[in-house]
Amino acid sequence: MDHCIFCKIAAKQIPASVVYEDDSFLAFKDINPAAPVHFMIIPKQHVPTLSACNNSHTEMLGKLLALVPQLAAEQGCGVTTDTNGRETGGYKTLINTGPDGGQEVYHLHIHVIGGPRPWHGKQ
Ligand code: DGP
Repeated sequence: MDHCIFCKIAAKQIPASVVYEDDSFLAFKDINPAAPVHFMIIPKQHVPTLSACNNSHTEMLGKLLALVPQLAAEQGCGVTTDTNGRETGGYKTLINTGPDGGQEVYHLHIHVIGGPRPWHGKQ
């Protein structure tokens, strides 16, 4: 898509702080982070919004979601167990969808937001 900013990031036409890339997906830090860790995962293929998805997108959506725990751990906000056996760490995932969902960029993306609290902004 010619005018899609996330397509341009995926095509390396504009810079971003990339934290992961494979043939189908790119993950990069949000330009306006809401927490110590805040990155987004996108499919490289242009899909405008979650509400445009159907059964033909299930494999892509599954892979997108499955990347979340791997990349969250790599970025330092994975869920782990401390020495007392308590769970620690963690993150929120967010897919803003449509105008009332607060979607600003119409290229499907999942936010991963984590790190030590308190946070501000999107959550
Ligand atoms: P939303 O569509 O509401 O889920 O938010 C889109 C997010 O994308 C927003 O938190 C800011 C981020 N963003 C917008 N433009 C750019 C950009 O050019 N580079 C990066 N890294 N992030 C961007």
